[in-house]
Amino acid sequence: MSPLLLTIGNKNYSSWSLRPWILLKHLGLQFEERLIPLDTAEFARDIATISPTRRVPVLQHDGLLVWDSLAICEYACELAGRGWPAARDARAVARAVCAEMHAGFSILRSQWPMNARALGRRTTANPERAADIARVEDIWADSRRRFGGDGPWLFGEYSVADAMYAPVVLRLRTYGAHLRAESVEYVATVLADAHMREWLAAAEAESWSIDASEIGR
Ligand SMILES: N[C@@H](CCC(=O)N[C@@H](CS)C(=O)NCC(=O)O)C(=O)O
Repeated sequence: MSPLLLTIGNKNYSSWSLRPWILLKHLGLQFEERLIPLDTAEFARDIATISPTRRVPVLQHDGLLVWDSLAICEYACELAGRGWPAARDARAVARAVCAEMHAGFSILRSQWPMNARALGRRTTANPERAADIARVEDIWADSRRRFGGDGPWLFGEYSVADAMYAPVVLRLRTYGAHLRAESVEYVATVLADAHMREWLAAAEAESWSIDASEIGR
């Protein structure tokens, strides 16, 4: 297969980049990675030459450009021949929860930006954010109960849904969300994952800091 090139932002801050990156790893697809630090002159200059939206992540493969995290995940599944649940009903629900994450949870995302290496951050309570978190927990519980089977992931085996919810796990960890026991178990699974550990170690080693994403005390 011709080489895949995934362009991403900082591992500490780029939540959208984490999704396809971790999925490609789980699917065992080899790819080259190019990191362009967000919020820098270098980013503004370089991303303009790659992406029509001037955003990351972007996948380049065989003359094709894919410029959206969920679309990259879909493309990766087609290349690998797996990545979505095998059963039609599970696959339909997985697609729905991925679409919901892709288009929603704006309060949670804006109030608790991904800051992968930060721990122990605290912010004031907010009912809209609490509702977003409750919905995430409902999605996890429902997916696990109905489709988790014997596997540790949302739909049993690792799928696009786990990749799409990986950044939110880091947000919940950073800001110390109080979660239900079954959510705590899923969060532990995500954080123990070798590919997530690799991402977190790289985020830890980055020197860039973005004030707007350094929220909480
Ligand atoms: N819908 C896009 C959103 C991508 C996105 O917003 N990426 C952020 C980084 S996490 C970005 O590139 N921001 C750069 C900017 O706004 O200048 C996707 O899913 O890939």
